[in-house]
Amino acid sequence: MTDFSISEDLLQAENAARKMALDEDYAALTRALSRRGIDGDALTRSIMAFGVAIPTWGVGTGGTRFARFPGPGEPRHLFDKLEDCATIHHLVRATPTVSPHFPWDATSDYAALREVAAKHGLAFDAVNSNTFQDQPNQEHSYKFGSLSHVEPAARAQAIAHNIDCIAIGRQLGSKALTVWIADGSNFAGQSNMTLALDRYLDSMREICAALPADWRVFLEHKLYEPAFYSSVISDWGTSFAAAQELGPKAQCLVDLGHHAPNVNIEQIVARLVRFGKLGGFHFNDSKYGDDDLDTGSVEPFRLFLVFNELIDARMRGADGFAPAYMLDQSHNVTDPIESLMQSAIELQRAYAQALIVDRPALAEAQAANDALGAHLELKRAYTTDVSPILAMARLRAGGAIAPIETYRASGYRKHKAKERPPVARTSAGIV
Ligand code: LRH
Ligand code: MN
Repeated sequence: MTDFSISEDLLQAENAARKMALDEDYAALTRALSRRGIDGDALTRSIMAFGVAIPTWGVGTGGTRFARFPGPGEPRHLFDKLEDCATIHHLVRATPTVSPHFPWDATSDYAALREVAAKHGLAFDAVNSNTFQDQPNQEHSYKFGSLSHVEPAARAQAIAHNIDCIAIGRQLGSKALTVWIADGSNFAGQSNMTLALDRYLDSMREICAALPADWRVFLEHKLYEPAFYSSVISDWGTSFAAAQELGPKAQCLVDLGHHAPNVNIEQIVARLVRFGKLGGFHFNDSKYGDDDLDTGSVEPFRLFLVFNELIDARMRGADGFAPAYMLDQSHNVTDPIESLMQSAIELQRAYAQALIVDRPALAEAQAANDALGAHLELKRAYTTDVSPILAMARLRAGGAIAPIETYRASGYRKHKAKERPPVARTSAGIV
């Protein structure tokens, strides 16, 4: 029995039932946009070209340190995860790449894995290393750090792991390595914060030296957790200075949940673009800490403001501007496939809204210190309901007008619950 997948027939039937309403809404929106001098079809083509990577660790149910409540039909291994990623891309047509995490996604044959992914119409984005957990029979523990550990042997082990991830990534066709370390301290005095950074930089130099010519390494900063007094790479400033010191292949990755409350993340993005060090994003949303909630579910205006800076940069032709877009979320109470589909759509929405900002009018208002006028130019774009254009982009790209409704109508999860016997796994933890 072949594994269940959503049929074209069901997709066509679901689309057919919604096509007339979409055509009406689309016509009305493109008429309204053309009055603003905006070509709706061109905007739809831009949305069709937008892509974000799915994190493999996001397709299974996530959890916290307290507990994880697996759902039915959980992916058992990377091949199940790829099947779910393919289902997401089939319906939203905006997630053509997958970002794997090692050793969580370790397998015996990476060339075969690449082929399986290609059969699903998927490719691999940045690979993520993991020196924040100890693996069975690991010689040196990462309890007190990894790339910045006081013991050279522990650092060497962490460096070797990152170099292994590069080797795996090369077989998968990836072009970047994301390095997030949990290194830090819980007590004042526990760590010499300067020497810790120096040890990190020495380790990263060895990792950078192992990068192929056309690769980048993304440094992911995080204010706190699991370290609760100091984190070695705690903020964009440290990450930027480290990337400067490490050379052109080193860039900064902005995980939206890794900042103190109320930090102006869109300004951090603008700064990293200005200095040519914006490597990419881990998109998610948060209300308090690194909550890893669904993108656009808490602060959609902030997400729009981030894309407003990205479009401004692109329009200005900023040097070396090629940010990698990836999701990084933990789906503790929803069907991960539904959350990832909706999150990709919220990214497309912020992108579309940023593309319809009247930039000459904005620049004019800024030059005239017309504070409200300038703000209202952004609000005008943000309050434009671009949903018909997002749906038309999906339809024209062979996807679903209504992905979540179509997914639910397919009974995909029920089928997977039958195909994938539940796997007993430890309860707590994010994966
Ligand atoms: C750290 C982080 C990092 C991943 C992990 C799953 O909080 O954002 O990007 O490696 O989550
Ligand atoms: Mn992240």
